[in-house]
This record gives sequence, C-alpha cells and structure tokens, in this order.
Amino acid sequence: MNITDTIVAISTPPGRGGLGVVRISGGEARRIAGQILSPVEWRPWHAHLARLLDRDHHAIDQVVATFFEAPRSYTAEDVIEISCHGSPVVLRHAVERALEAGARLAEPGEFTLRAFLNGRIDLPQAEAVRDLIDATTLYQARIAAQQAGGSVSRRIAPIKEQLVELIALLEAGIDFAEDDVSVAPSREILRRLDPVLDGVRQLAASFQYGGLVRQGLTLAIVGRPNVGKSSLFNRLLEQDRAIVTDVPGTTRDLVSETAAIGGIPVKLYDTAGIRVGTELVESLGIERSYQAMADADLTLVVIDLSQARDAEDQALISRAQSQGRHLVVGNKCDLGDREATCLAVSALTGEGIAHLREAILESIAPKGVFEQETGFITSLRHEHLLRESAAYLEKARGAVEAAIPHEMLLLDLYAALRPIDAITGATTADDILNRIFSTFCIGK
Ligand SMILES: Nc1nc2c(ncn2[C@@H]2O[C@H](COP(=O)(O)OP(=O)(O)OP(=O)(O)O)[C@@H](O)[C@H]2O)c(=O)[nH]1
Ligand SMILES: [Mg+2]
Repeated sequence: MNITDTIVAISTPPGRGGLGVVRISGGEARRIAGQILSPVEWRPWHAHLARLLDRDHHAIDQVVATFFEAPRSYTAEDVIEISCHGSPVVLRHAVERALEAGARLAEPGEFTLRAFLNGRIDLPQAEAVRDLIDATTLYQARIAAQQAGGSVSRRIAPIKEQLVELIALLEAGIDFAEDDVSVAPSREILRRLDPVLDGVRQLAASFQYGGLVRQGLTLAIVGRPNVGKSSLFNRLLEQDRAIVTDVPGTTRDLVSETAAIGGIPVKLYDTAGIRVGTELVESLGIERSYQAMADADLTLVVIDLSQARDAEDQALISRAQSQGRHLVVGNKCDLGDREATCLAVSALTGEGIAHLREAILESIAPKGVFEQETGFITSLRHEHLLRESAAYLEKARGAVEAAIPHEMLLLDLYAALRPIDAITGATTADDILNRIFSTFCIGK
C-alpha cells in the first residue's frame, strides 16, 4: 500500500442523514479539495463555507470544509474534512470528483493506519479506535476511549523498561567481562526478573475480565416448562421479545437477544422448558436447551417458587453446577414462599430483577473489577502476546536457577521482549498490521 499519495473516503455511515463527511488526507489534500469546491482561502484549523461543484461547475451543495494542517491532524498529514448534507448521491459525487483530481480511495482503516505509521498513535491506540467505533454500550466506549488515549501502553511501558534494563545489565556483563564489570549474581537477576514476570502475568490475567468488556458473555436461561423463563428473558431485555403463555412447552426453540448489564453486553438465550417424555419437536428443542446451557458462560436455572422444588429442578441444578458458573433463580416470588437458597425474583412485577442483574455481574467478576477501568486489557491479541512473553520469562527464570550461561539467558529475555514490542508497535510484522486495520470500516 502506498502511503504517500492522497486518500479520500466518506467517513460517515452509508445512508441519508443530516450531514455526511468526506475526508481527504495527504499532501495533495488542499489542491484536490480546491478542485471540487468554490474558491477557498485555506486557513489551518478553520471552517470554511464553500459550494461543492459538479463537473460543469454547478453548485450541488453548500458545505463546510475544515482544514487540519500537518502534523496536527488525525493522520499527521494535511487533512480536509468536507461536511456536506447527508445525501448519498452528493457524497459519492464529491468522492468521484476527488478521485478525478488525483486522490485514491482509502482502504478500510487507512486514515487510522496513517496516524499509526506517522507515529501519531501507537498500535493499542489504533486498535482502541476500532473498539470505540464498534462499542455497543457506553461502558465499552469509555474503556475504548481510555485505551485510545494510551492507557494500555502506559501500563506496559514500565514493565518493558524493567525488562530492557535487565537485558542491558546482562549484555554489559558479557561485553565488558574483561574490563572488570562484574557479572550480575543470580540473586540480583531474579530480583529484577520477578517483577517483570509478575507484571506480565497480571496484565495477561486481566483479560479474563477485559475480554468480557469487549466481547460480552452468553447467558442461558433454563428450567422446567412454565416456570417463567421467557418472562424473565423479556424482563432482562426490557422488551416483549419471546412468547409467553400459561401453556407449558410454549418455547420450542432458542430465542436470543443482547442486553447490556452493567455496561457489559450479555447475549441472553431463552430456551425450551426441560421435561421428559414429550413429542418430537419439543424434545428437539430440549436438546438445544442443553446445548445452550453447555455453551453459555453463565446459566440461570429458573425454578417456580409457587410450587415445591422437584427432582427435575434438582437434576438441572446439579447439571448446571457440574458445567460451571450458574445461578439458581426462584421466579414468581409474588406467588410463593422465598427460599434462602436462590435469588427470588418476579418476572411479572419486576421485583428482585435489579438484584439479579448485580448477581449476574458478580458471578463473572469480583465486585469493583469493572470500575477500575484502566486495570485490564481487552484485546485477545494482547493476551496471547503477553502469555507468550510470560512463557519466555519463566524459561529465563529456570535458566537463572540452573546457572545456565548468560548468553543463553539473554536469548530468552529477547524472546520475551519481542511479543511486548508487538503490542506497543515497535517491531510489528506487516501481517499483524493488515489484520488489525482490515477490520476497520472505510473512512476511519
Ligand atoms: N405470578 C407470576 N406469574 C408469572 C411470573 N413469571 C411468569 N409467570 C407466568 O407463568 C406462565 C409461564 O410463563 P413463561 O414465561 O411462558 O414460562 P416459560 O418458562 O418460558 O415456559 P415454557 O416456554 O413453556 O418452558 C405465564 O402465564 C406467565 O404469565 C411471575 O413472576 N409471577
Ligand atoms: Mg418460554
């Protein structure tokens, strides 16, 4: 990909709207914009009122063009943003005219790629821009905005610094051995290595929660027929999505929809009520209920408080227990007695639902984790790299303890540094770059 030419794209989503923005970036931005607009005296960081012209120099829109002069722009190049009225024909025409004037159509994510390549932002920041655009909850947006501001790099920087220092110490011991620079004793090396290993491990482990922020989790609602699973599903969604009747066996298939709970996107699955000895269609549905339960990050086993718990309820609870995270929810508390061993709610009146939401959050992460917002990484790529780094650091630790020569130890330390570099963007291979930026939308 050539990054010295001037690129153009529509930066707003497809469709009609009040405004639509065409963005041009590169050394030729002013000249190209000049050819498609009525004459403009460009002043940096000023908005200019102009007319957008067609090929016959007829005005087709009145626009506001803003000039961001290099290097103080999104891409660190000259950027011109033309705010048109949001008509797809007008926007497309503006882009076509810019292409005729010598611009090239931007690849997906290319504006952000240029910001990265020009050193305006590092790789975690670029990835966070994509997460920000993809955010489905305000909480996700807030985390992404912090990361776009550099929070991940700020956490990694001191760890990397310590590792580089240790490498320098060992290199010095080898290079200047004759000059009486004493070789660092194992105790000293371990004293420096351990905090690095701890830091890398902790950061990698934080993905356990950070991953949930980005990807969300799946939650299956299971139980016997008629206990109120679909009612609870609708209640958590705050939307009348699944069919509710007093006929047992109403839900036959999985119904899924995403709700935000505490800012975390939660994909809820309503399932067919589980019972034995039913006809074919229902039993196929029940198989899916079991499957959803096995696949879910968290299972809500719903029981009916207006009835005594029976063996089928108990069997489901045991099954959920053996499969991992689960909560037992006693529904219809407006009718029946509360039990101490479950969360009492009423899908009908809404009682206990706020409490259930909290319990769902707490069952996936200790209280307060999601509030310490800068405390975790949200990218699977970062997690993999940190784990790789930790593995080499552990190997290095073993080498120190086995009194293996420092030359060999250094190889492990360099190998541990490489994945960290790949996060902060110091030595990134092209394929990583392409993978990241190709998931962007055009115009970003
Ligand atoms: N009083 C009371 N009735 C409820 C409550 N929740 C659900 N119901 C009623 O219980 C009946 C069954 O509700 P559903 O939500 O369809 O139950 P389900 O578990 O999805 O049933 P299946 O799909 O057949 O497995 C309906 O008549 C609901 O109105 C509740 O909290 N209190
Ligand atoms: Mg149902």
